[in-house]
Amino acid sequence: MMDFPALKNDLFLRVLKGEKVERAPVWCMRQAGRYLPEFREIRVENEFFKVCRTPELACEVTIQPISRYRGLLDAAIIFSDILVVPQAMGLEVLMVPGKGPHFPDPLVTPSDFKRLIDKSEGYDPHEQLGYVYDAISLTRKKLFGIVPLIGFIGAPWTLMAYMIEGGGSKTFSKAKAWLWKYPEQAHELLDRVASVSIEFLKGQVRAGAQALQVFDSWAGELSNEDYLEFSFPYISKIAQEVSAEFPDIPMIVFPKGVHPETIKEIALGTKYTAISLDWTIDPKSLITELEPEMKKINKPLILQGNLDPTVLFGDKEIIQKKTESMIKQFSSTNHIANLGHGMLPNHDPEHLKWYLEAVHKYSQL
Ligand code: 1CP
Repeated sequence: MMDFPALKNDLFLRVLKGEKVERAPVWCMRQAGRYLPEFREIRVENEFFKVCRTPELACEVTIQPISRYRGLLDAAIIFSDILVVPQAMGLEVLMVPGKGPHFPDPLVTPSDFKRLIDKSEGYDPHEQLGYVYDAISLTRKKLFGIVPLIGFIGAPWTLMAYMIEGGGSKTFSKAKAWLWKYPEQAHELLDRVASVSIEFLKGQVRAGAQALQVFDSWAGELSNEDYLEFSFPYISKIAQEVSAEFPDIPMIVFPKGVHPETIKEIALGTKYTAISLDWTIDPKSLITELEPEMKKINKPLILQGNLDPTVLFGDKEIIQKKTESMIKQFSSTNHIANLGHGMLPNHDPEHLKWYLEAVHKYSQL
């Protein structure tokens, strides 16, 4: 392991150990991004994936929100994207301004597997991602231990959805059709993505990541039964294998849009340290049902979330009121305050500050 500056604020990591802490730590998904003028300024001269691939730039934008909200954020997340994994497996991904990610040649049928590159002699997809490792190591140094650094991946199902749809989608009908037309090959693809993801997360830890998050952004497109067949086994395997090598690195999973039943399955049946909830989940009723079950297996219930990000379009008063109410709902368990999904490009940075201040105020013991 490399030598990095000592950590000064370990609140986030202490909650993830199941400890009772003095207030809820807080960070936000997409906290480095387009709502920040200082980020947009960097993007004028630098294409999106160039920022990801240039450790100095990725480091700079990762630290931007930490500097702006001095003393208010309790974790940084490395600036990168979940789609760097499909890229490393041989697919081209472009970031189209104003539209989002675009794959010029998505997977259409399983015969397109010939365009995917797995580990082979002289090629290892995770080694293609060395620029992420370099960005993580540099950021750990430049953070001077102010807050811990989170590494991340996209869940295999979410990446499969992009690899087949070729970008975002309203119905995900192409990716979901694969599950029924080519179930065996769908499982093969999910497994191949999972294998690269496991190596990639381990590499991020070796480079200096102090916690990991798995984004299953399109989890909610699947029924509970289908989630248990097509996503659960792969996110589960990822946690199993990464935690076997790095038992002290906490892992968070964000299964966006799933039924509370699915969340229970994940909490009780996987090695994830914590689960991130979207805003549609009622924390209080989930905790009431899940806490006794977790006690039986002797595992602390640790939850992250889940203010609706659109609340940040409201004024200071409404942000304080909704944050206080969110904090109260989690008060009986270990809680990391976050949004129910990411910051939006048209959010006002000042409003995020009101949210962070409200978390500090209302979650004090
Ligand atoms: O022009 C730009 O600058 C592009 C905007 C942008 C940014 C800032 C994209 C394109 N990605 C990112 C960074 C990013 N993406 C981070 C790092 C920083 C941070 O969180 O502070 C992370 C963790 C992600 C992860 C990511 N990428 C997810 C999972 C989280 C989520 O929001 O659900 C997903 C689904 C993506 C794909 C993606 N990349 C970019 C966009 C606009 C999207 C979503 C497109 C869609 O809705 O389909």
